[in-house]
Amino acid sequence: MEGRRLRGYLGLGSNVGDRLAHLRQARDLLPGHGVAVLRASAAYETEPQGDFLDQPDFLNAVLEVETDLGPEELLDACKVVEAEAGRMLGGPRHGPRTIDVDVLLLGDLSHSSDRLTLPHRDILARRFVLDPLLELAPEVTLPDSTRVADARRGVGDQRVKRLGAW
Ligand code: PH2
Ligand code: MG
Ligand code: MG
Repeated sequence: MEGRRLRGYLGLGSNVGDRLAHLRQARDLLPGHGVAVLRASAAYETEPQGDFLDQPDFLNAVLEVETDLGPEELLDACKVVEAEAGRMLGGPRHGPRTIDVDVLLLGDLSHSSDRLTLPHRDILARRFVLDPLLELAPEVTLPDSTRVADARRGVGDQRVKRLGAW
């Protein structure tokens, strides 16, 4: 199903192998799957968050995209791109990954299924998402009108280093 054309934000992450190459591969593969890439944040080197802290630092970035795909189709496209960029399935939840492509926001949609929750539930709690997202969209709000920038002060203790364009 194709819906109206919407702008969205995707989170990229890698902490295995040539991390920057994986981010670039994902960025470059998305347009072949119906996802136009409008802008990219800088890459950030970030300390692991979540259930699995003893793993290498990640490189993270956020892409601003535009697509006619609906939310589940956009997730499918992200999964295909992950596979094409060399992601192996399996491993622990929150564990090391060659490439992770997460749907953060798609227009003003709220969506909930067993595969996908929009907005992504980690946006407000993770500096590795907030910093690159706010770099692209300082005034962005969630569908319930929460200002994303207001969450920034709560995550200052999470280590991130802005590396620049990629
Ligand atoms: N992704 C996770 C778990 N923890 N930590 C950082 N810094 N960056 C990530 O992309 C990340 C994480 C699960 O997808
Ligand atoms: Mg993720
Ligand atoms: Mg993911």
